[in-house]
Amino acid sequence: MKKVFSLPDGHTGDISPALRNWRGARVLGINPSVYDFAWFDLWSKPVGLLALLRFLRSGGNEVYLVDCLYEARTEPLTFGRWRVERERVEKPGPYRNIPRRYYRFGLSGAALRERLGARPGPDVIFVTSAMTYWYRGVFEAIETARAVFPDVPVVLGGTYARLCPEHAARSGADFVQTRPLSCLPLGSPAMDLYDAPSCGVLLTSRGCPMRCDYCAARRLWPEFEQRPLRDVFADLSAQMSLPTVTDMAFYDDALLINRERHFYPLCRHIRERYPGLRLHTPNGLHVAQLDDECCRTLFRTGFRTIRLSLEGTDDFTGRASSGKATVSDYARAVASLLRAGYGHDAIETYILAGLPGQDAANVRASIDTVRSLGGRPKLAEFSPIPGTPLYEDALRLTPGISDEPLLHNNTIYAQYASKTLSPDGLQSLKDLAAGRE
Ligand code: B12
Repeated sequence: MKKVFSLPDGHTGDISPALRNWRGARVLGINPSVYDFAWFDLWSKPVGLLALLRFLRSGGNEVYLVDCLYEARTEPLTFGRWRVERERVEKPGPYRNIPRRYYRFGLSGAALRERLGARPGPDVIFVTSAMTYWYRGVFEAIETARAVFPDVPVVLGGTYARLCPEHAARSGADFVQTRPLSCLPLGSPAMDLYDAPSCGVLLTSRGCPMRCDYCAARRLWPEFEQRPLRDVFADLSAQMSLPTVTDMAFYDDALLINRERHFYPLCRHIRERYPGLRLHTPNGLHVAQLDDECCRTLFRTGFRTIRLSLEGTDDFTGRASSGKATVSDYARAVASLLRAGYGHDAIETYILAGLPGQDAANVRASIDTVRSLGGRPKLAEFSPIPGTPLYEDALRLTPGISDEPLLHNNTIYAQYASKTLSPDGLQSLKDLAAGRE
C-alpha cells in the first residue's frame, strides 16, 4: 500500500485532520517510564494512546507499541496488576532537599533503546504522557527514540501535553497535541497490542458533570458525554476476546451518572456474558449514587475494588468538591455496601489532604468520621493542576509551581509546598487513617 502520512503545519494544536488521511504508515506508540517517589500499578494502561493506535490501524496503518511499564513487569500482584521493576535514581534539583528516595519505574533509557533497535523502523512515533510531574520519563523516551531513529518525526500527546503545553513544547517532539483529539471516537483501546494482558480498561464516558475546584476533568473534556452502550459492549467484547484478561478497570470520572440507562444495563450485560470477570474502580465513585440497589448491583456484577470519593466532610473541602457528598450520603452508602455483602476493608474512601487553605484539623475530622461509620479512609494528597481554580490559590502560596511541573507531585506538594501540612502532620494523618494512632 502506498504510504500517506504527514504532520500538520506548526508545532502544536490538533493532529486529527491530518490523521484522518493517513494510510499505510507504520506508527510506533511509546508509553514512557515513570520517575516518582512511589508508583503502584492501579490497572494502569495508556488508554488514550491505545485508542489512537486502534483508530490508525482501522484506517489502514500498521501500529505497534512499546509500553515501558508493562515491559518491565516482574511479578504478578492481585487482580491482574503487576509489580514493575524500579531503580533508585538521583533526585532532580527541585526535590534535592526532600528526604525520600526517588525511583524510575519501568525500562531504563538503555533498555528502551535496545527494544526500539530490535523493532522495525517506524514512519512516525507517538509518545503519550500522564501526570504532569512525570515529564522526565517522557523527555527521556523522546530523546531515546530520536537517538535510535534520528529522522523519524515524534508526536507527543496525553494529559501532561494538554495541561502544560508550553512546558511540553520543550520536550523535543516535532508536534505536541495540545487540544482535544477531535478525530477519536471515545475509548476502545487496542489491548491486543500487549502479548498477554491480564487486565483491560473501560472508559464508558468522558468528562464529568461536577465542577470540583481541584480537578482538571473539565479542562480536558469540556462536555460530559456517555458512550452509546453498543460501543461499550463492542469494546468489552474485543478486550474479553483476549484469553488472558481476568480483570477490568473503569477509568470514568462519573461512572454512575444516569445509571438506570447506562451503568445498570452495562452491569446486566457483564453478568450475562462475562460471569466471573473481576471489576475495579480505582477512580472514586460518587457517594450520593450509592443506594441499596446500586451497591447490590456492584456486588453481584463482580466489582471487587471500589473506591469512594468522599474528599472531606467539612464545609471547606465540601465546597471545593462541588458539594457532591454529605456525611449522611456517606453513612447511607457505607450501610448499603455492607448490606450488599462488602466487608469494611473493601470500602476504601478517598479523603483529600493538602488543599491550599485547608485546615489539617478538618482532614482529621473526616478520617474520624469515615472510621466511625465503618469505611476505610485513604488519603489522596492534592496535586495542583494548571487551569483549575485551586491552582491559582496554590500559585499564590508557592509561585514556583508555574515553571516546574515537578512541584505538582502530590507526594511533595501536600507536605512540602502547601504550607497547610508538614511532613510530620501528614504522617500523623496517615497513621490515623491506617488506625495506627
Ligand atoms: C484514570 C485516571 C487515573 C488512574 C490511572 C491512570 C493511569 N493511566 O495510570 C488512577 C486511578 C490510578 C489515577 C491516579 C491518580 N491520578 Co489520575 N486520572 C485518571 C483520569 C480520570 C483519566 C485518565 C485517562 O486515562 N483518560 C482517558 C484517555 C482517553 O485520555 P488520555 O490518556 O489523556 O488521552 C487522550 C488525549 O490526551 C490523546 N492522547 C493520549 N496520548 C496521546 C499521544 C499522542 C501522540 C497523541 C497525538 C494524542 C494522545 O488521546 C486521548 C483522547 O483524546 C484523569 C482525569 C481525566 N478525565 O483525564 C485523572 C488525572 C490524570 N489524575 C490526576 C491525579 C491528581 C491523580 C492522583 C495524583 C490522585 C491522588 N491524589 O492520589 C493519582 C496519582 C497516580 C499515580 N501516582 O499513579 C490528575 C492529573 C494530575 C497531574 N498533576 O497531572 C487528573 C487530570 C485528574 C484531576 N484531578 O484533575 N488516575
